[in-house]
Amino acid sequence: MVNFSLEGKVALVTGAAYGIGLAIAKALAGAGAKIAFNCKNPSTLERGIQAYKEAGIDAKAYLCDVTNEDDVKKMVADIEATIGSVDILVNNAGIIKRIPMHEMAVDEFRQVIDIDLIGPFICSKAVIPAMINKGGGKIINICSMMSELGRETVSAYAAAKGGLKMLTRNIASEYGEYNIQCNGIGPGYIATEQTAPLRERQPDGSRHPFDSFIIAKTPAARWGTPEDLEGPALFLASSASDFVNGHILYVDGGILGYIGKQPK
Ligand code: NAP
Ligand code: GCO
Repeated sequence: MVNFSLEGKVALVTGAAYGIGLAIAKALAGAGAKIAFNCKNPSTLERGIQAYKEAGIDAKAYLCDVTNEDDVKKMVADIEATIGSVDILVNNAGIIKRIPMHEMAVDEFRQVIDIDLIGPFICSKAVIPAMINKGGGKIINICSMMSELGRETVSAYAAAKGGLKMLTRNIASEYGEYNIQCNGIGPGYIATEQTAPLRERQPDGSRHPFDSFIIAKTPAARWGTPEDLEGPALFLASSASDFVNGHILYVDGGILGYIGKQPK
């Protein structure tokens, strides 16, 4: 019998006050997991606490920057001391900076790498020892279309998400023998605050050119929603995926397999 239950499990979803992280956390809670989440801005934390309360989820909330190893260690230790050691880690926290590479400052490039790649390294390193002691665990890294494809102005983000794909495979390789499965989810273009600038209506009320471009590049002919990621996340967080390791599950409406609709 395939088991999608997360009863008795503890899940940490990073950057999950809103957006994709919140949707994934809700899905894991719906399957019985206890939830902890973090973000880096106090205002976001309050927003997240309210969102979980409205969803009837008793989530533990942490103000924690995923690039700060000491803070991450303290957060993981507090989770273990209060609700149990982390069984499921979703490395969701991330930023993007859309700047032509030749105009991008090194510090801007470094900030994206720090949060989107080094953050998942820090958080994974913090939870793996207890997962080994416990006999296993699940790590899910939120990758991207840019784990496979490039595009103008997102050099740092693509480098980070490409690296996150390989970090996923390396964690899977190094810790598979301890019954730790590490996989990735590669969302397509999802309607969240992060992509809002790409969907802004034009002054004449028409679609943003990039919005139209994505619709033409997506067989599903729509942007994804955070809710589209709930089922894939639950699959990779549950024992239903115990023999899936080092895999990037693309949830993209078919973008990666499609040449794109011919312009009319
Ligand atoms: P979002 O709406 O911008 O939310 C990002 C979240 O990450 C926020 O809660 C933010 O918290 C948190 N965060 C950022 N930097 C952090 C840090 N240093 N420490 C802790 N938390 C931090 O993004 P989203 O669209 O939901 O995307 C979530 C993840 O999916 C990201 O990794 C993104 O790259 C990836 N993704 C998104 C799409 C898409 O189309 N939307 C597609 C593929 C992949 P604060 O508000 O406190 O900064
Ligand atoms: C962009 C978008 C994308 C999405 C996502 C696609 O500017 O191209 O923000 O990068 O966020 O990563 O999978």
